[in-house]
Amino acid sequence: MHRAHTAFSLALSPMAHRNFATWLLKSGTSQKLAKATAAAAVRTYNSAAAEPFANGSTATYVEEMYNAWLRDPASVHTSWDAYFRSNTYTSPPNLAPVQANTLPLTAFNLGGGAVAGAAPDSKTIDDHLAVQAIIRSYQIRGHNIAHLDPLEINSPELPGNSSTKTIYANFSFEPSEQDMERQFKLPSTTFIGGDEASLPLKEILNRLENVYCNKIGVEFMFINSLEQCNWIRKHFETPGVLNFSPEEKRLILARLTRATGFEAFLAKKYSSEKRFGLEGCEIMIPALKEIIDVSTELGVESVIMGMPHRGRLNTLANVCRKPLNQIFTQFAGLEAADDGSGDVKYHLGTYIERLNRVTNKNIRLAVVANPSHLEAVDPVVQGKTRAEQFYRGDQEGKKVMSILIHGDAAFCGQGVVYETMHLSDLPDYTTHGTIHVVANNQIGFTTDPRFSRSSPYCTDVARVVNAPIFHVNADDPEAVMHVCKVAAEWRATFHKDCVIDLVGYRRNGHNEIDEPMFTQPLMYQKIRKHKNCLDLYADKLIAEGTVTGEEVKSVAAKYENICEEAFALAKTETHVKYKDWLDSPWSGFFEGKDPLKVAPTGVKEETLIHIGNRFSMPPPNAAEFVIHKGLMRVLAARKNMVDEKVTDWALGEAMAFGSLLKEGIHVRLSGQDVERGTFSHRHHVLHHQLVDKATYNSLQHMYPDQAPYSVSNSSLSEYAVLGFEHGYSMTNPNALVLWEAQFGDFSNTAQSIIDQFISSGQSKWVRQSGLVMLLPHGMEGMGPEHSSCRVERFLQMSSDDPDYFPPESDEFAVRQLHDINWIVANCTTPANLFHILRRQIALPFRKPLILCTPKSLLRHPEAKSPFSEMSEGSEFQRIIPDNGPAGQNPGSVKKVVFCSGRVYYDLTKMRAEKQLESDVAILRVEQISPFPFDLVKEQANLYKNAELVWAQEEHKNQGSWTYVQPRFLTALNHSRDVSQSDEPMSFSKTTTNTTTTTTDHTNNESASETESKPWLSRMFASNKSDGSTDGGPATGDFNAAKHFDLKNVRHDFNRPAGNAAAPGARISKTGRKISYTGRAASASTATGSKAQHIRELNALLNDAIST
Ligand SMILES: Cc1ncc(C[n+]2csc(CCOP(=O)(O)OP(=O)(O)O)c2C)c(N)n1
Ligand SMILES: [Mg+2]
Repeated sequence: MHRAHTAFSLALSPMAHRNFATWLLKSGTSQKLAKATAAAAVRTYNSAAAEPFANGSTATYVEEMYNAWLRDPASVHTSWDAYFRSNTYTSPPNLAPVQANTLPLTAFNLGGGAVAGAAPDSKTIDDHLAVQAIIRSYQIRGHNIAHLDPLEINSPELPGNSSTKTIYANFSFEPSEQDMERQFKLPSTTFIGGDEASLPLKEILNRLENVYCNKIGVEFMFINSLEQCNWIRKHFETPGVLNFSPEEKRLILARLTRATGFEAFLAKKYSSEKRFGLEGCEIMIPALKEIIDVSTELGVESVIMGMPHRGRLNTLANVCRKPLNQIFTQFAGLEAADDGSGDVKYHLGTYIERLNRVTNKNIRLAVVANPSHLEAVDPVVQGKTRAEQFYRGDQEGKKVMSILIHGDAAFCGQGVVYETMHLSDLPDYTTHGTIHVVANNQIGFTTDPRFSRSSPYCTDVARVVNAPIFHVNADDPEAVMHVCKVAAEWRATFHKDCVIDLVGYRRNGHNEIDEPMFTQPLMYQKIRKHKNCLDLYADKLIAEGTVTGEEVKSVAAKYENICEEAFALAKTETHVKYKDWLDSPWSGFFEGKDPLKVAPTGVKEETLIHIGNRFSMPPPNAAEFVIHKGLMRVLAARKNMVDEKVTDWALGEAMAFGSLLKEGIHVRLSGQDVERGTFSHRHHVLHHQLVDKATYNSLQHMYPDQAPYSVSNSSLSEYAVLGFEHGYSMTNPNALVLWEAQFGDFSNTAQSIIDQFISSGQSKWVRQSGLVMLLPHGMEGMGPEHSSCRVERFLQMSSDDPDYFPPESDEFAVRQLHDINWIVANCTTPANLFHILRRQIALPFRKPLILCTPKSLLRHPEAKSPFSEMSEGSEFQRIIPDNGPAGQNPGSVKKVVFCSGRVYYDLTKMRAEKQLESDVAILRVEQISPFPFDLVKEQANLYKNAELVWAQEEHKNQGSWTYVQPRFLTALNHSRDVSQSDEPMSFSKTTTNTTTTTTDHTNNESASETESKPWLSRMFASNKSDGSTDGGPATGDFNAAKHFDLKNVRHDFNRPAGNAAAPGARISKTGRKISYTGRAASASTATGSKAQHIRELNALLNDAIST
């Protein structure tokens, strides 16, 4: 096993070294002793191991002395006696109570000249200190030489290629036979004695060797809590902890048989299919089952798991007990019977409720669907777990827990692991302990650990949160089961993370088709000769008489039969159903709902007044609760607004939250500094100026029977926190979950979550989410950073077809929302913010909302809304029309400026300065995606004679332009000429509004017939030179050679999209077009200096407004 860049050296301080020297450093080469001292050795790369002996965590040694001195001052060396008498030493507050079995040193016949009952001589004391040092060294460093690697591959960087040799080189000593027989008093920091207070040295070394240097390597002495360290010592050191009953052994064997049999069965039936098998680490399946069994026994009812590709199918089959036929069907390449583009089989999630046969308790198991992006699922699982704990009122995580499974390379390589770990103890993000299982096959694709990490172990990241790490040889099933049991008990006791490092190997290549000998020839020569874990364990159990060879065979045959039956059943299936693979079913949410009916979002005025008043009130005990004077002014200003029945941004947001809370909708807002708000506008949490941690959150006190409101400043991570909130939002549709970026541009560090989960979760995994991303956005002369949330990137991922005008009907808006993957909006009024947030819940389905939010508008005097725009009868406005002189007399308007976001206020100001209110209309596109084709058409028709422009402050290659341009054209012309080979944006079946024919798009002709054909086949099949079409080959039968005829390929396929002015542009029926005004294209998001910004802004405003 690779424990990278290891070099052993003596770790003891000079003082400790002297203690060793006086007694231990004698000649000889006893294997046992050499190993014992190995535990005192340390790798220079291990920070904990490099601690000076009497410092930090080694202080327990001094405590031991102190305890002894308290009981009997004469029992310690005179120098210690003098030291303790001087009162310089203070015992730590968490000093462990002295163990029941500890006795004063004087009680022992210590040999070496000491007489029982008499004060021991200094040699005796030194000898005892040396033994204590050895015990401690085993505890700290035993894992360095434990037999963790089933392949026994030593790191080539170890001098002499063997840790033992290295140790021999550094220490040549051996106590005499007589010394080995001497009794030594055991300190309170070891449990190896069981009921014994002292043991002969020989036995001490034996036991330590077994506990710390055998098949388990425990890394825990870096943990700051003495209580936790003692707990771990007890669970590994107590004699007999590794004894298993015959029944337990048979259960392990049966589980291992299934895990191994499953992979073998797949290998037999689908030999050329990738499945990312678990061979070499099959023990992971019994390991997970053991964790679940013990946790269930301890009260857990629901386990949420996140895992990568490796062993995923096996986990679904043998841990979750997902019906085998459903798994086998995934190999058949069948069409889906339901919505969703689907995903490869080793990414799909699942959710199962079943009886745990071992504990006889019901349990829910979910495996969260995960993308290929390794570890990206970690925070999602944590968010989902937290949400489930929240909805169950499980405040301590006793009922719901998460298990995260990792690959060794990914665990140390992916930064999101660290980011997720750092959520583990935060009050609003903790899941009260996660068990991490690393399927450590000592390789990542084709890369050896020595080239993929700089830390000794792949698990070192866990040390940052004081998580104990249990390394274990995956070829020793009983050692693995013990470690799993301890991990589950640890989690139930301390509610903190821990890690199980299952050190195995990978029997095949990265997948079953890969050739591993290309890159790891020596490792694979060893693997080829290595017996699998099941055979090794079966041999052991047969040899010790626990099972017979016949029994072993019959268990295997029985499981193979089960597989065969399921295989036969799978063959009868004609379709796969993605709904079978949902990880977060929302039972009852969709049933009985009209999928196109949106509940009203306006609320009674009295509700607005009530919320407004509460939100502007200091705490009820205001006299005692000292609020900052500046905040008193903020509250007073809020109160004024309520009295005047207007709202600013913060109040509008609070109205949305408050009214949803009133309706029983849980609201959770999370992100960096969200409590106050980055721009100091929100102030949801008021802080007592004189009392630490005394806070008041008025939104939690709106109504006595309201839903809970949670607002929490997060750790400074976008990737993990956004993933977490996405996971949270998956759990319950009746909650408004919002994540706010500090500035919109920071969201790109969470790009994997955006790309792999938020934009595509529904089409891949039939999973909906109503998550809101609040992204501060606006070019305000603050330089290239902090300006843009890169709205163009979100828009590029929107799945509405630029060339398709959906059929107009009363349900136009909701149908569009239903069909799209997410909503992108940039609101300019608090009222619209209020409505769009409430609409997230009013919709009969859930869609993520990407909301550009303002900065300067938070305090802009015009960016206010009257209550009337939020009260009953009002609703979200996808486009805000011009209600001024231009709007009242549209026929004489010369120019219509369409825009989105805060630039609207600059445009109106410029228009007023130029006194063009009657000549220029300014329209705000508030919902950018799905594009409001119907309203754009309506407004354009209203201003029949006007020139149309799109004005944006973002650069031309950024902002909304590239998204809106082709859609404007479709809306304006309400028709288009289109070649038959044009394709819809998305091939997901959720995009039911696609069309591919030459017909006018105003009719609602479904493309159901052509939709199911591969787009390439349609493209080539439809364009024969003689003008005929052959309809294309049947799905799945596409023959590129037959159809790939260059003569038939349309050469203008990559033409500039939809710009009527550009050469090759589409011919429109009406000929109306829209042109661009704004900044030129740029590589950067904003201009660097304020002066340049103002110059550019003025130019664009002039350009936009001039007629
Ligand atoms: C973020 C990310 N980068 C790269 C990959 C490509 N990739 C897939 S598996 C793999 C190796 C993973 O090694 P390890 O974590 O040890 O898991 P193993 O396959 O060995 O079980 C890589 C690099 C990926 N899936 N995700
Ligand atoms: Mg690996």
